[in-house]
Amino acid sequence: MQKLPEDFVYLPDFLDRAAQEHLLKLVREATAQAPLFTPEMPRTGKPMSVRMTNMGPLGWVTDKARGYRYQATHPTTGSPWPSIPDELLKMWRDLSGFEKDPEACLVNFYGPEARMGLHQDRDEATFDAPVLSISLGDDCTFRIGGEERAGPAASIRLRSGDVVLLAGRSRLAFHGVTRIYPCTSTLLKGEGRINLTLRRVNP
Ligand code: MD3
Ligand code: FE
Repeated sequence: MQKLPEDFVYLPDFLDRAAQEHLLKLVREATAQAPLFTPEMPRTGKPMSVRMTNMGPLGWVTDKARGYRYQATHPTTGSPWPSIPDELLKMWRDLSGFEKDPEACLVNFYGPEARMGLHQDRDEATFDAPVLSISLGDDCTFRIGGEERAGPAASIRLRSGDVVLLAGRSRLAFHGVTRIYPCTSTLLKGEGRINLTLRRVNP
């Protein structure tokens, strides 16, 4: 039996179609200003298959020379990231249980072949705040284990409109995206999946 971590809050179908369409429009507006970039693995420079951008005062980036980090500007345009829309701030305030607002909204775009390997999110200066994740577009298989890489893991299928809150013990769980199911959603014009994660970076 697969066991989900403690404090992992799964809210399937949290956003209705109209809310998903509205969020997608806001993401499109953000990517017009802050285009998707291709992150590189630290040291090797190997490109990741997921493309990314951010909204908020800080954004998560990675490249060969400087590795994983948060910074205030887009890695290729040098401009500040667009702000986090009020609709997303409201979701954070309603769901996170954390007193301070998020500083980063990472936007991950997955084409049909994109994956995200098993990892922990440890680039934030505090792990007290939860991470709030919103899925849009095609379904994926999301894998989540415990605080040790080799431990048992559970798989769940995330669909467009699903929301996941990673709080408490689940905040440092190993997790990844093992596959995308192309053409399982009609939200995006083409195939693909978008994941938004709202994060607090500083305590
Ligand atoms: C569990 N994103 O951006 S979202 C990431 O679907 C990331 O794009 C995946 O992992 C995606 O770092 C998964 C769900 C998620 C996000 C953050 C977590 C799960 C998490 C942080 C800790 C534990
Ligand atoms: Fe992650």
